[in-house]
Amino acid sequence: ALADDHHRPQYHLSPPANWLNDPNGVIQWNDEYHVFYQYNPGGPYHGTIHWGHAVSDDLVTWEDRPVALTPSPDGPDRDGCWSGCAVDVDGTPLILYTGGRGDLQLPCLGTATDDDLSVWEKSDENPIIDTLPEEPPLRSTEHWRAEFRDHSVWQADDGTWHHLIGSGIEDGGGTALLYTSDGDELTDWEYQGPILVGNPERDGHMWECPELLDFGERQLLHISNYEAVRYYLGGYDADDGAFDVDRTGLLDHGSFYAPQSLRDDDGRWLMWGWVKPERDASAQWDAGWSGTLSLPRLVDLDAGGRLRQRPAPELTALREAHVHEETATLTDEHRSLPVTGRALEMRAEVRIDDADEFGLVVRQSPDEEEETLIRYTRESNVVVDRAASSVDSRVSDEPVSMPVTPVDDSLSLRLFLDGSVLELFANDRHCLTTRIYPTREDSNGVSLYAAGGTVTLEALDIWQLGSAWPNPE
Ligand code: DQQ
Repeated sequence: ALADDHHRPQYHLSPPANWLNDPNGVIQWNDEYHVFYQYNPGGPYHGTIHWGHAVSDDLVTWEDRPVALTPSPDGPDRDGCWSGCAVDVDGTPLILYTGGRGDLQLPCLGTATDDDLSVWEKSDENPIIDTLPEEPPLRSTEHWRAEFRDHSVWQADDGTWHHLIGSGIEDGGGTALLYTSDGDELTDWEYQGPILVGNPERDGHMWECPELLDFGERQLLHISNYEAVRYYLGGYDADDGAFDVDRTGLLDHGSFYAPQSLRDDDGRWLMWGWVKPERDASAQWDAGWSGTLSLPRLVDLDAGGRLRQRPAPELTALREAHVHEETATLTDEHRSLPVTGRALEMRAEVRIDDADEFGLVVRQSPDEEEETLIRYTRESNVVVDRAASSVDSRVSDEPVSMPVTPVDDSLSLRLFLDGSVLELFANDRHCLTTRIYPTREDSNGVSLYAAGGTVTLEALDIWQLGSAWPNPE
């Protein structure tokens, strides 16, 4: 049963069962956070996609709501209601999403009919954009006449609405196409052109789920290119419809994909991503569910204008029993910690003195047959070593790694473990989200080690974490 499934997260937002992919239409509305998501109620596979829905008033505990958007048998979204955004137009919540029909991807609009955002009336004018831009020539595939999907909409300072759609240029790079509109109906859009075209070798041929976040002086554009989520930090010129890149990088080094963000009533940018499964289809069928959302991340810029990513501070409310270890020096040793569990937060401040590496070990069985190593190496890499994470051959055992930049020689590592989900934040900047699927009931130990010399552990805290679903039916 799902309730006994120790791979299922307890404090990450997941649907009651079946398939989830991208977060959609995230919006704060009447003091509640609404998160919709790509959902197949028919099973744990990407089939006919609906919008699932969950609501929270604190970003910590969630309530499931009925499916909010269903394909209309005769509509332009007949084969699926794909990714899109929600936008507050003068007190009316609207959604823009991609309808799939045959070999077409069709922009569609819906209007909320109630304050719970549970029923959306689809516009009679759908699809609201019915001709494809001629220039540049858009990428097509065996299945799709043109790649033309996913929506991000915001209002510029002069009142004009700006709208990005993900695409790619035939024989070229991925791109985000800009449309603008003067009217508040969001039905009439004028095509402006690409705001940016990526380098196809590095940035992919097709950009899904482009989104622009405004940080005042600077803007962040992120795109999902099938492999990873790349961000571009720079300046968006609303008059020219062009994005000038200062810096680029990856939002996450693991299986975090197609994120979407909202700006809440306090002006904070909060972001959720899809945490992809990393086991094969048969294992997903057996489990009866697949996919979860990441924790909400607070995304902003530091004083030096660099990107920061931190777990939303509200999440500290999940903390229960706590273990604190005093400052310690470890030399070539392995130490078990007086904690077990699969819903944990760990925080370590580490300095590698002359060691080769420092490691945290989670989901460790007493005989170490199963264990997952989070290795922080002298080369300033953090590697999640999954070689022994699971004895099940249907799950990925590839290592996942990210480069990190210690500050004053010290690295702050925050780790969230939740069933099969592992989310790492290093120095409030670098993120790595991945999956592990230990099979044994007793794979729940925690330990740490220093190898090849001495490590200074400046702080170590571990909390057991509670549940996002305090009142399950
Ligand atoms: N997922 C959606 C698309 C989007 C992709 C379909 C990204 O709209 O491009 O479920 O994961």
